[in-house]
Amino acid sequence: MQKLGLWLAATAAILLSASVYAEDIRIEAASVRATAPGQQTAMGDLSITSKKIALLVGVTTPVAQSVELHLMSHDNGMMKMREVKEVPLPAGRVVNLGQEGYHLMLMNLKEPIKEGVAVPLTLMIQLADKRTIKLETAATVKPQIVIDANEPMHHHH
Ligand SMILES: [Cu+2]
Repeated sequence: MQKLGLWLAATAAILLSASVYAEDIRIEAASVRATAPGQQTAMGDLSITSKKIALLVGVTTPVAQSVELHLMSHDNGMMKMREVKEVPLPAGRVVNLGQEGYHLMLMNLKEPIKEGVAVPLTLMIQLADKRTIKLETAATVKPQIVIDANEPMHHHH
């Protein structure tokens, strides 16, 4: 526990300094859901605020083979999700992926996601001038979503 605390403090310090030079982009409240044994994917969420218009164009993590950006939609009363290539970040507005109908989908997990262990995420953000920058954050792990057969899988609504 002591070790984790120190590591989180160090990450916070890096983030703080990153937000100064990284084109005024702030990342907050990154989280990933814990997974059950054998589960191959995990959902994640976070908030991004960019002072200037930008795009979230990708995410990577060492714990999964890839991370997709997913958008939820209703289709004949069914919740569906599809992959999108980018999430728009309007200037100066807090964009919470979950609230906008998006989530991160960690694909082909290399290890189970456990509560109490932070998950490193690297965000790729394309700026208005087409440069792509990388920002690091550490996602906290939230309890896994219990899937009830009588309820939709996602509980955004
Ligand atoms: Cu998804």
